[in-house]
Order: sequence, then structure tokens, then C-alpha cells
Amino acid sequence: MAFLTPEAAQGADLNSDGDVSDRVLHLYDAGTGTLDNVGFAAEEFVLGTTLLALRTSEAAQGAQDLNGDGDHSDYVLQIIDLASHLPINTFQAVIPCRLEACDPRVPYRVLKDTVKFLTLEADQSEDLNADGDARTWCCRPSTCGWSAGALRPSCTG
Ligand SMILES: [Ca+2]
Ligand SMILES: [Ca+2]
Ligand SMILES: [Ca+2]
Repeated sequence: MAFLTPEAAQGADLNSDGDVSDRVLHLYDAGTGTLDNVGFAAEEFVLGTTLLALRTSEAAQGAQDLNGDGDHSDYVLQIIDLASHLPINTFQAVIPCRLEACDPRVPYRVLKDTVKFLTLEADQSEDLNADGDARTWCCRPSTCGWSAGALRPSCTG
């Protein structure tokens, strides 16, 4: 189970950035009764069966540049491997999908070993060209990263 804890309600700085104004992702394992603070602020998250994807505001995360483009005004997609609880930063800006084709309850899609999401080129300070800004992140037990043909909306191999 995953949920967002408001720091203000908890009276604690849960993502170690020196303020108490963020909402920070926690994972709870009912099997073992353990509560895990992921340590990242999140605007929202999407829980899959093996992966969880969250959208972190750089501003809320202590003004860190999480996508490496030299500013701290973006929202960046991060992924948690639910087996290990290890966070993986994709270093990619993300916007919730507001297209008609998208379900508004699912701002980005989390599949078994793949997360599909939208990046605005302006946020990423990068010309991603061609195919409508859809990006795909593949994560498999041995390798996490971009699939071959990274900008295609599906993962292969
Ligand atoms: Ca904080
Ligand atoms: Ca903060
Ligand atoms: Ca940035």
C-alpha cells in the first residue's frame, strides 16, 4: 500500500529538504507491518503490480534539479521497484496526461515493467522530436533504462 503523508500534519520534514510543506510518499507492507518512507515529495502516484511511478516537484524536493536540465522548476518522473523499494530517477520531466485518450485518474501508465508518460520538451530543455512527446521507461530485473527506440510508445526486448 502506498500513500502521501503531508509533512505539515505530521510536523516533520520527511524528505529532508529543510521544510515541512511537502507531501511525501510512504509504502506500507501489510505482510511484514513495515512502513517505509521513500523520502520523495510527490504530487501524485500510480501504483502498478510491480512498479510505482510518482511525480516529484523539484521545488518541493528542496529545489533539486532532478532531471539535470539546470533549473528546479520541473516535475520529474520517479519509479519505485516495489520488490526492493528502491527509487529510480528517470531524469525525465513528466506532465499528467490530459489528452482525451487518457483516463484522468491515470496521469501516466504503469505496466508490469514499463511506465508510459508524457514529457514536455520545454520542461526537459531538449528536442525530443517526432512522435508527440510520449516517452517510455522500461524497467526489468537486470536492467532499468530506456528501451531501444526510446521515444516509441512501447518497449521491446
Ligand atoms: Ca520537507
Ligand atoms: Ca520542500
Ligand atoms: Ca530541472
